[in-house]
Amino acid sequence: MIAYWNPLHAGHAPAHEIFRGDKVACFETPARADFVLSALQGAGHELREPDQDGASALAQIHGDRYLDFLRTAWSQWLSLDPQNEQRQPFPSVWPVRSLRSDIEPVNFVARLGLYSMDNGSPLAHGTWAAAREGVDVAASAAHAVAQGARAAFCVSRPPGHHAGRDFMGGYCFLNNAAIAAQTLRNLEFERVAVLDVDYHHGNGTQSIFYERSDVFFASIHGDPLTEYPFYLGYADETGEGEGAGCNLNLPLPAGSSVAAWFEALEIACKRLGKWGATALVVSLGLDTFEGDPISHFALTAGDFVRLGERLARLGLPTVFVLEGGYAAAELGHNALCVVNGFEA
Ligand code: Q9C
Ligand code: ZN
Repeated sequence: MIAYWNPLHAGHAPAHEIFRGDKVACFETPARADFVLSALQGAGHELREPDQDGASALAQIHGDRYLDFLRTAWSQWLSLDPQNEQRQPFPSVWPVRSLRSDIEPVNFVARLGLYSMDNGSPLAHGTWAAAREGVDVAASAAHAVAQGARAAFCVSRPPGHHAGRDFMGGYCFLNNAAIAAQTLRNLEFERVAVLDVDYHHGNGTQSIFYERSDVFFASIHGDPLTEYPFYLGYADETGEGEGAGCNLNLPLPAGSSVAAWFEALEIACKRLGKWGATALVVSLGLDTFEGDPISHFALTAGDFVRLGERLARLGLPTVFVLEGGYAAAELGHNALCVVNGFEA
């Protein structure tokens, strides 16, 4: 399988995140992508640098104000205090119900809150460059399948599926899967499905396409009553307006069995087929793995082979986009298992 990789990913390397009130080492690390790259390369897959500019899809998926903020966020942070190079900004105030989100405060931390859903998406010096390069990775993979490749794999970070039109969240800044889907739409594909198998609901992707009838979003994830992102991902969210009926959430309780997970996968696959998808984007989170440190499903490497096999049976041109997966040392092998199953 062709694998597009992000040569700038390691510039996004924040040191800490907030976890239950403590400052802990980030779970979402550069090593994650390095493990996936070496596993794919070791198995003989072709690695390519991005060869397309995703600028037009980027402007269709994200808002200008948010993009302007993100592009300049690190320099704004430094301009507050040169010592901030050694510090990470965290939001501390958010425009929830009754507060105005149409105003951009001058205060940097207030604007960071305006453009964030949580305090769990730490920014670093190279965040914009890495995330922006990820857009080109996603666009390149979509172009490759439009030109006839059976599938393409995006090895990029930061991940994207929690990022909405105008906000970051859950380690995500720009929505790579949405960029891939939009790029496929801009090429020859009329009906694009996004299947999100990350442990966490892809709230950003869902919200971006919620009122559209040309992109179907389906997600299998930990029940948001107990699992991040908590405020979206319920079964009664089925799409709105033009998009009515084009959204499928299959939440499963934390601790659900592998059998239950594959039953949900079967439901999602049947539905995408029935809907008439002509291309597929897989938001491939591998945090459903039994050894994941922050998630509570129990898939094994063998189950990832089975996932790849089932996806291949859809018979669609497919773009894989790496999302979560925090058992870093096993991440490369698990990603390779999906690819092997797909190509079996
Ligand atoms: N700090 C993705 O998998 N926080 N994002 C959980 C650990 C949010 C995960 C608690 C997890 C977001 C792309
Ligand atoms: Zn996740």
